[in-house]
Parts: sequence; structure tokens; C-alpha cells
Amino acid sequence: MTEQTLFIVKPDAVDRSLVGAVISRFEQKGFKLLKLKMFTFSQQQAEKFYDVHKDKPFFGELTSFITSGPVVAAIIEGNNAVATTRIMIGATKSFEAAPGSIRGDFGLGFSENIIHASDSQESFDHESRVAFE
Ligand code: FUP
Repeated sequence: MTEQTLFIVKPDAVDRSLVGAVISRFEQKGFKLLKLKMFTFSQQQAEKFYDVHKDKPFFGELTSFITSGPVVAAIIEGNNAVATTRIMIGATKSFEAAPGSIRGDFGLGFSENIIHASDSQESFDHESRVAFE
């Protein structure tokens, strides 16, 4: 089923000049890029974006990292976009993520883990609204 999802190339990956490599994975897979935006999250925008994590102990670390430098947000479209993108990004801890996944191939961090992707239609709706506001 054709769906849309959102991914964010995080500040660590932008800093390491991995934007092209990450976006390329999705184009090669067959997804169409619908929207692309480079920007830096404000504190308020980061808190809204990561609203579901606001009571977690790592919330401060998470918002301070995502606001630490520019990111690239993309909305893509294709078959089974939400679940397939989650498979492509790999496990949250980059150092445990499978080789062949984006985190598995490009990173070693935990909070600094290269890429974010929406994990449901509801999170896509919320996150794309915040990122492209
Ligand atoms: P994911 O959906 O794979 O990005 O992972 P989660 O939704 O579980 O976590 C959101 C972000 O919080 C991840 F990018 C990593 C970060 N995080 C921490 O920094 N510390 C933690 O203990 C848990 C998650």
C-alpha cells in the first residue's frame, strides 16, 4: 500500500557529510522524495517533535542533541513506507544495528544515531507537521 513517512538526517550525520548517502538509500530502494528541508530545530520545536518522550530520563539529552546543529528532513512515498523505513534505519543503538541498515553501516552511537524515522502513521502526521511547520 502506498504510504508516506518522514525521516530526519540527524546533526551527527549532517556534520559527517552523510546526507547524500542516507537520502540515496531511500531513492535506491524505490521511494520518491516528496519534500526536503534543511533547518535547525529550535528548543520549542524539538520538545514538540519528541513530545512522546517528554517523561523519559533521556529527554534532555535527546532535545539537546537534535538542536545541536542542522538536520535534513524528508517526506518520502512508496509501498509500505513506514515499516520499510524502520527496517532500513536499523536498531536504535547504532553499535548493535545490523550491517546493511543505515545505523549499522554509518554509526556507533546511541543518542547520536544518524537518523530518525516515524514509527506509525500517527507519528508521521505529528512529526511532519512539526518538522515542516
Ligand atoms: P528510535 O525510534 O529507534 O529512534 O528510538 P526511540 O524512539 O526508542 O528513541 C528515540 C531517540 O532517543 C533515539 F534516537 C535514541 C534516543 N535515546 C537515548 O538517547 N537514550 C535512551 O536511553 C533511549 C533513547
